[in-house]
Amino acid sequence: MARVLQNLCTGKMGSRRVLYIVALTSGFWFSINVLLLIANNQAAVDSLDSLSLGLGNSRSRRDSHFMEDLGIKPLAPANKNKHYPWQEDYPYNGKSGYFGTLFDDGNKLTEVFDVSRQRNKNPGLGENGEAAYLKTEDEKKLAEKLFANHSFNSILSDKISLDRTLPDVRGDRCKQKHYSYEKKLPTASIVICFHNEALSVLLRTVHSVLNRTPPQLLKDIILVDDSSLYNFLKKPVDDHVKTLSRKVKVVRNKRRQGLIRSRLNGAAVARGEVVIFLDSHCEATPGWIEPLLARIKEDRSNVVVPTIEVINADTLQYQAAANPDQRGGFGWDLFYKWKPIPAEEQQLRKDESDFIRTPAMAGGLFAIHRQYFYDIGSYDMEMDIWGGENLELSFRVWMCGGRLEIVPCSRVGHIFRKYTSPYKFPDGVEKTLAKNLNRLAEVWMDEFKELYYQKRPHARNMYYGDISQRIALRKRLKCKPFKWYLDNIYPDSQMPDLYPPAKGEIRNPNSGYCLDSMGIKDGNGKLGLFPCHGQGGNQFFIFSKNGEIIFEEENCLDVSNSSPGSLVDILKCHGFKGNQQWRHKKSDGTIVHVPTGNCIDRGNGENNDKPIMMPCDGRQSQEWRFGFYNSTMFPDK
Ligand SMILES: [Mn+2]
Repeated sequence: MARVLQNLCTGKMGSRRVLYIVALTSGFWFSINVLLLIANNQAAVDSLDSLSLGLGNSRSRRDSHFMEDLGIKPLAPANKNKHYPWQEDYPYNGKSGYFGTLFDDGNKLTEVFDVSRQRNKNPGLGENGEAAYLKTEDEKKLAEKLFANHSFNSILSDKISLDRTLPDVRGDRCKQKHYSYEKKLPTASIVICFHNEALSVLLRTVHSVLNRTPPQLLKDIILVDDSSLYNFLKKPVDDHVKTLSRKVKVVRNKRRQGLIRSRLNGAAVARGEVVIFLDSHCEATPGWIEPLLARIKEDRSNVVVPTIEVINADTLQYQAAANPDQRGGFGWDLFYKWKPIPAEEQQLRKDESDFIRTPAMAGGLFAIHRQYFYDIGSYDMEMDIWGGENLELSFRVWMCGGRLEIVPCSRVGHIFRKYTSPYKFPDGVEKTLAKNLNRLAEVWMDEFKELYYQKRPHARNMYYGDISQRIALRKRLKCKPFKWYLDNIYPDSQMPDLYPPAKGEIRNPNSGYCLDSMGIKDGNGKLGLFPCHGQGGNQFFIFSKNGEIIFEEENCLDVSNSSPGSLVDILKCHGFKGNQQWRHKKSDGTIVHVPTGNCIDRGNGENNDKPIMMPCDGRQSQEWRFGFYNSTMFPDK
């Protein structure tokens, strides 16, 4: 474990490798949820790095992606008389403060708004989003020492101008489209929650918004300090934002509230028609806000997510993505993951600038009509700190009549932390995550919550509090069943059979060892063995009706070699039986590979971290027991 962490810290390996390493700690699966979460972030790095444009030149104008044919209608228009929970107004006086020089510069507001060049008093390192490096050995040593505080290079960030310039990374089509947006767009409030954030990174987030948001569209920026411990995040922040604009307000939580309640505190102060939530380590690029607001103006039940790009944690380089060909989904552990856009969905798009319907969002950055946000129940206030709230809102938006979309023309950079989150979960990660995810499953997932509990068996009996208000909300909004969501919005969910012949761990009773995927997927390694830990995760398999042994919905055990001693591959399920077909006999516990007739054998000696294929001979190392059997398909004998 120490070795693993050390490797992660040195950061010399690719993020894909990090995923392996994290997955290899299968036995510690339960206790390193945070690392897994970060690995998911790294997966986002991967997917964004390797994006390529997979679009045909389909010019057909099919309106079905507006979902009229699915019977989704927006909620009633916002009640104009409803009193928004906002605070005292700070009218923009047009003279002093951040925007004072703007109009004097004669900027044409029809052009893409970006005053970073004019505001940039200390241009230098990292300009135009380029990679930057520390110069002296002392600086580098200090940076290394402090890296763990934030899990990105905060010392380097301190040396880069808060107003650094960024490239205009939108595609050509998006640049053209910019001039087609209506002049009168809804105003926006930007809500940025932070907890122990690096000061320069936080302020650069604010500066990038001020520098690249047309003033008439920016109502306010609300900074929510979730009870940070550092003094430099108190008065220095207050003093600094006073020099910027009266539009920037700071709200401070007296006690640690977590992301969810912090965002609600921020939204309560916001006065814009639209609320845009940003993480506290972002940079907005030219033209970022108009496409979000325009889409919400079309229909206030559109909830939109910008294309999130990578700001490198070591060099702070802005790493622009190609056109996105991924959207958001999740596995049955209820962790967000990137998924390819299904072909049918791609065909609905007019060109690469058209929005992408997405079943789920990562959660850090999105824009929502403020009144709509409250109308559909804002957030589940009983969820603690962080985790699960992104899917909760995603499910709720889709099931209760809204839409969730990625807007390719809006590009916002985000520092993906390198190996671990510096945040503390006061009640511990497992308890917090289980509570949040159980609430998510219990309120929204109907009978499919079983898939989640199968995946995280330890969560089944954990405390999740009172959900009656959220159930009542679901009734009041007349939300559709989760089955509808799976069928219509997330048909690529690779939903496993709810009632397969057998499932759970696959244990060799004599040794107490279980088959363990080691987190390996799709041809990147061999099936492993690990002491049974009873936590699901990498030791959770499904024996399907077709005789496949499935790991994580889409990966199958596969053997292509009939010689004794061969190892077992983990490959994408192809559904054609063949090398992926197995037979399990409950009487003797054998798992027979149908094409070769060999049995899975625990083996012994040098290969005992990996099971091998051997001729079946009834020895104890060939006896395997699934965690659960479906008694009609495997009657007890
Ligand atoms: Mn973040």
